Amino acid sequence: MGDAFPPRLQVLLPGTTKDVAANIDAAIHDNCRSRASRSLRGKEMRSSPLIAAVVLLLPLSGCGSKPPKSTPEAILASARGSDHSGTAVRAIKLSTTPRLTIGPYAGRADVERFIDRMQAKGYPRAESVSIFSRVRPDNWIIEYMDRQWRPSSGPNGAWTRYRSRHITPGMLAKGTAFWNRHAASLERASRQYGVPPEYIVAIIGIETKWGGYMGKHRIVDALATLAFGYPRRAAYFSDELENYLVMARQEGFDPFRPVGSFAGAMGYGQFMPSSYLKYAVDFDGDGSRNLWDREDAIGSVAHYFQQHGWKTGEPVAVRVSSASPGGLEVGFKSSYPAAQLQSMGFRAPVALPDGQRVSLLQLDAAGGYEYWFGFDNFQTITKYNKSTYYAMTVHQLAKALRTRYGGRYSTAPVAPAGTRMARPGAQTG
Ligand SMILES: [Ca+2]
Repeated sequence: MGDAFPPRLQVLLPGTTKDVAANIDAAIHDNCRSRASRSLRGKEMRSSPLIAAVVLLLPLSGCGSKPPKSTPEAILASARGSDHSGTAVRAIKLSTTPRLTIGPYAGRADVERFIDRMQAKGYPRAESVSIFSRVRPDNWIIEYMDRQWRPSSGPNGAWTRYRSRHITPGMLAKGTAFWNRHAASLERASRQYGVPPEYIVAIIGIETKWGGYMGKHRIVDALATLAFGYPRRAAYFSDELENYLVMARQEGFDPFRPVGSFAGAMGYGQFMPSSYLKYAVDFDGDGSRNLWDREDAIGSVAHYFQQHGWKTGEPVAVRVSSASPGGLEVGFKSSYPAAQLQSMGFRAPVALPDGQRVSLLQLDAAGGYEYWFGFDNFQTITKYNKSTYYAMTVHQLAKALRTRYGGRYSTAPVAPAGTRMARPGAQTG
């Protein structure tokens, strides 16, 4: 994964229940319906008949005929002991202040602190204890994260290998099929949010192979594993775990049901819980924001890009002639006047406007480094995954899909007034 592990978002949801309540509508209600049949089974149910019985009641209280109308007041009331949250909480309240005494996280001070923190925000302690008694850490995830983090020492052709895994004839065929099948939704999302369809298709392709693989890790296990077992990113994943549990409670679904990536990302677009809360949209109009629905995913990815500054009609990246960067920092975080880089020998094949700033991207290609200028839209793609290689792969897959799809769809939402640089022809690659 290039130069970084994938914190999909830096923007974290404000932590108050009020904010959360304001942001969610009836989201995973239909998830609840579609997955209800799979129900609760498996080895976690054998760990404690009492816990199993209690937890079994949770989804039943949340998966009724209508989504629950949770409000911050209702959640706080339930924390104080009213019966808003239903039978499950009442059953556990029979004991005194519940403590986490079973499961792999029993006796862990950091987990107790997290439970305290959730309680302070109105999340019932009994519910947290019930959940954490069943959460299972996954050591494979920690090992995988460590492997990803190790920087590779180039040049050794890492970019060429990375690219070849993601841009293949099979991927182009599948992406074109997805585009054909969802052309109307893609066109509507493109018009509404100003993001070309090929970038929406490319993101969903790279994230999940258009739904072919959306991950098999239980989200709650993955997030807890990283929140309590991976100190380097513990703060980020603790926040995501909080967002996830609040989301599950408010939307009335069993937090043990959804599965996704080892990092807790969900659905076709692999949204983290915070992205779900802030950027998911109900694009098919059925009343819920469902990350496992293709149409909702298409709208949500486009909305995400729009909210992260996509500039309609502007280029993404352009390959420049190679030169020596000297001691300059390279990568998507760098920013220089294009004129300065051009004077060093990084020549763009097109004229760039005066004052244009770009990032200098260095790709470790077989046969030598490639250099590119990245524009603002390249930055937007990195908001999805903070990696130069990731964003460049999205860009190149998008371009290849556009070429393959040909003129069957006319992109080009009208560029808004004030567009600084309408030069889509400047893109290469
Ligand atoms: Ca929907």
